[in-house]
Amino acid sequence: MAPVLLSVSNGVATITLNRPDKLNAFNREMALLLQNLLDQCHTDIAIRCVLLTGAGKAFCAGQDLAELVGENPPSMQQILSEHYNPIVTRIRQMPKPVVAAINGVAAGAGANIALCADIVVATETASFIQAFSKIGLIPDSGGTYLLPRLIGWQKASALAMLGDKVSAAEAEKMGMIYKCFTQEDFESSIQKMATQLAQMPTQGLALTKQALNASFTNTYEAQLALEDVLQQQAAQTQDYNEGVQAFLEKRLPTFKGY
Ligand code: T3D
Repeated sequence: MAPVLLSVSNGVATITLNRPDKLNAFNREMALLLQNLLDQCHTDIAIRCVLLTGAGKAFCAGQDLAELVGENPPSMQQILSEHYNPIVTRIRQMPKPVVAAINGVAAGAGANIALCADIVVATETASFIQAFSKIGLIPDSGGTYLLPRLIGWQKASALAMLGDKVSAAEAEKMGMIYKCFTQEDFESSIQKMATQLAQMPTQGLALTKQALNASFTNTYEAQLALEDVLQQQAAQTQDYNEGVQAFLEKRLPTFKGY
């Protein structure tokens, strides 16, 4: 079986990290394949939402530590610049929503790849661990950037240094993720959310993502100027016309994604 799987249905691309016996830990082959599949999702206009999840009991245990002591191990420089940085960059630049559906433990790079998705949801038995400090590393894959912005500097600092396990319910409470679902509701809830997103005005969502990406570093004035530019682009889409028409005609809109 390939270490990452892709299936597409009703505009939703499901990407499944697939090394369940290794808790879906990343080796080089898996990291490069994930990049390739994210590129396919980026360019395929039939795909209007990407759902990222894990096979088996874990979401992802981060770097495969066994690979580092195997034959021809990738260098640290390769691991970040060729594996994880291109993955999180592709997720942030994906012109459609990416939902991370966290089905189990998300540790190390696995946690931070999860957290860079547009919407992160988890089942109640999932957990998040900034495992890096336990092996003498620093949080990577954007963790030092995203965590303080998601949960505040103090909590980010404590989790990065202590490497404590955060349950899905705690993660929801502290604003690290959007929602925690019961195990019973998890599958149906993520499918419902992904299907809903795939039927929404995709261009508008992509422009929203662009604006949110910029908001971390922009001044208020610069962000207002960016909203002005992006809103004009949104207003030129057919989906904007359809949305307004449908509202005025008191019917449900049919969005095509452009
Ligand atoms: O050089 C660099 O590393 C640069 C890259 C940095 C990016 C990173 O992601 S660094 C962080 C790497 N990840 C970790 O340190 C996490 C290590 N794993 C764990 O702490 C625990 O496994 C978990 C908390 C994730 C889950 O615990 P638990 O008790 O549910 O499962 P387990 O029994 O520890 O693991 C089950 C199996 O998966 C086990 O194999 P076995 O004994 O059944 O053959 C275990 O060795 C394997 N496994 C889990 N994580 C990894 C792994 N194998 C390789 N690499 C892993 N990361």
